[in-house]
Amino acid sequence: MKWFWCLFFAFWPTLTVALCLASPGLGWWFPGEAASPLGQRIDDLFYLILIICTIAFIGTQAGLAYVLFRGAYDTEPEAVTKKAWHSHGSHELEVIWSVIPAIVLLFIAFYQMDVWAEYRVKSAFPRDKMETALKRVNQKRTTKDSLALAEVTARQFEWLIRYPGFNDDGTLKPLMKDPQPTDLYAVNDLHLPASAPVMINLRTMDVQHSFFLPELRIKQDAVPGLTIPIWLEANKQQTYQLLCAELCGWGHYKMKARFVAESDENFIEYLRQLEREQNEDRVDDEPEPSDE
Ligand SMILES: [Cu+2]
Repeated sequence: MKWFWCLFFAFWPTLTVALCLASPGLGWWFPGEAASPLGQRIDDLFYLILIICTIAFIGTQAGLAYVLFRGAYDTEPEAVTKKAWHSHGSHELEVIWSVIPAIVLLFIAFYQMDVWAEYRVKSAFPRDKMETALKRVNQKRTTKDSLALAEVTARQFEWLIRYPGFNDDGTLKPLMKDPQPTDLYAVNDLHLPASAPVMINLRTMDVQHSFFLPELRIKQDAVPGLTIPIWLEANKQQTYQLLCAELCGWGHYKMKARFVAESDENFIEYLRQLEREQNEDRVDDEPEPSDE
């Protein structure tokens, strides 16, 4: 019987590790390669932590299997009267398995700090590169104006996107905090230039939602009352999924949108198209000639 329990507890971790190893090939892993430089760094962190956890997991499970084997006596009738091997607490062991995890956790905490800063601390954002990207799309802004190219407002159950409109001279206006008459709107369709860090302001109109670009490894909660800046950089001109990662109500599943990373020219052309659609009054400029 002791062999049974020993093998039983050895089987599950073996199955877990085997499944994890097979998962990428079966498509049960990440939704493709990280599609942004920051996403790649987040993946690297994930794999580092996964390796540490795997070593700890295999180590503890092997320890468990060994103790079960070493501690149990056979339960055959002639051996059943023997007492199981029994040990009491060990001070040295307690210290070892407290100190080693503490060191590992501290290492992870310090090691990931600059990735976290780049992702979420405003002063570490790649500001210069963002300004260059804004110049490329010909946006006229002062240093005080927002770096964001769009405002994304989550609400039950869609993403409302607000872009700045155009000046009379054809340049793009900066995105203002409050809606402007010239602003351009879209729903569930976020367009931004690719291959450059760009910023959006995230808000929510009602409950808490979560802005999630799985391929870019970007996830940020939208919190009522806050405007949260997020920067992102898509490696390629491509269409990505935009999802809500917070169960926000009965229509949560409807918040599946798309994020189109495209060239600067296509981005401007897209805004021009929104402008044309919004200004369309469906009245012909030239009235039909009357018979009179
Ligand atoms: Cu939602």
